[in-house]
Amino acid sequence: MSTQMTLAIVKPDCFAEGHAGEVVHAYESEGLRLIGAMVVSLNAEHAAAFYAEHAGKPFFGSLLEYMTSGPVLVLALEGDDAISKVRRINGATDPEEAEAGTLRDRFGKSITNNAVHASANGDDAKRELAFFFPELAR
Ligand code: 3AN
Repeated sequence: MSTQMTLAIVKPDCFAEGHAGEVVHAYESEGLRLIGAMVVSLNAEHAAAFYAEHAGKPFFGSLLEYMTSGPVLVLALEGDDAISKVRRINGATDPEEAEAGTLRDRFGKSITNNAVHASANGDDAKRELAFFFPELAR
């Protein structure tokens, strides 16, 4: 096991519906520490830069529209195997396939409106942390 940092986002509808505290609790109760948090309203340029790897995919437009539809809570988390742990707590990308009890099972509505984001791997975590929390990038 290694100590890692990762980035998670409580997406606009999940945040607007008041689930931010439950999301943070889900991470903290699995031993992850919160080392950064901020509420941000992404504009189209920011959202496109953050999701650059998906540019050109059929769902890119709806992803940007969704992610700019309201404020999000961006979280930096640290802990043992934080990257895979947060992804396990979030559940499968498509809420219909998400394991029972995961955040996407509890709060996700569709593959686009899927409640939460988490960095996919070490390289993504580094890039995404630098994007929102440059002071944590190392
Ligand atoms: P994850 O967030 O589980 O790592 P990614 O990185 O493959 O998933 O996709 C990023 C975001 O793009 C997803 N959270 C979801 O909102 C959206 N997305 C991914 N695949 C699709 C798809 N096939 N149709 C619609 N939206 C998608």
